[in-house]
Amino acid sequence: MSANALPAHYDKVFTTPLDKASRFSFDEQVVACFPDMIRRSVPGYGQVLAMLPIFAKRHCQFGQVNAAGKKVSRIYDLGCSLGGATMALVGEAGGFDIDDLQIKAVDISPAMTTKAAALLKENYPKHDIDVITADIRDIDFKPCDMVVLNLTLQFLPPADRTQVLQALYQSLNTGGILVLTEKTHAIDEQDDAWLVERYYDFKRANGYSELEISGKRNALENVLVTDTLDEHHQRLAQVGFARSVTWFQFLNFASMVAFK
Ligand code: GEK
Repeated sequence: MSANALPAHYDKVFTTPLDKASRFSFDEQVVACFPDMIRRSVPGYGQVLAMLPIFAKRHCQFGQVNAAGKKVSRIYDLGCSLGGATMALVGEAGGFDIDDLQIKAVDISPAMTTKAAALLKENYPKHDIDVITADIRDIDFKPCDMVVLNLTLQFLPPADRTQVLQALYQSLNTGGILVLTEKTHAIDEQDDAWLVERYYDFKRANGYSELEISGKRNALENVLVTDTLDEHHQRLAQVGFARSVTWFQFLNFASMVAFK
């Protein structure tokens, strides 16, 4: 099928050769096809989202108070894109009441937050959800019960990652959790090569061409910088988390939960 014949929401970003210097960015073109892109590019994306309300149910302690004086649990969805994690949290699976959670959904891309705000308002008009356009490195985090960093930390320069995690550790209440999902790399070169190759097979199986796979790989170079799982757990320990566990892994993608 030619790219032109595909539906409008289908990810066609890398169907034509790009200037070698083009860097991946979360612009209007990416926003338009984002749900399709992330579903076809991130192994286990749906499974990770589905577990968020289950984790929230266990760890939200209603330690914050909303504007109406009701006890709520504040949750940060950082690098929220179109609000997939937020929607999973407030959706029916969680079983929360409409005013139980206060969600702060943050993204640096105005194209993302504009669309996220519209989608969230349309689907969850009565929930306490604030969509904020900001760099997560600049936020003064308020006390919270849960933080979701779903595929976001990997886009920060490595030197800035500890400082953000430190701020999040400070803002979490005791008993709270940070869910950190990342693309990772393996220490062993052969293991890593196998995981990466099977990841490209996963993308091929989801309809991406060789041109799209190599185009996106080039565009993400130095934009998405991966750590190993060990580096993640060490950094989490370094900022104060007494315990962290890898609860999900699918090829070179993994999700961890850190406990305060
Ligand atoms: C999901 N969590 O659907 N501050 C705020 N946002 C940032 C920053 C920053 N410094 N850097 C990048 N972003 C989502 C998916 S996507 C993952 C997250 C992906 C934002 C960026 O604009 C983008 O929307 C998001 O992080 C990463 O569960 O596309 O691979």
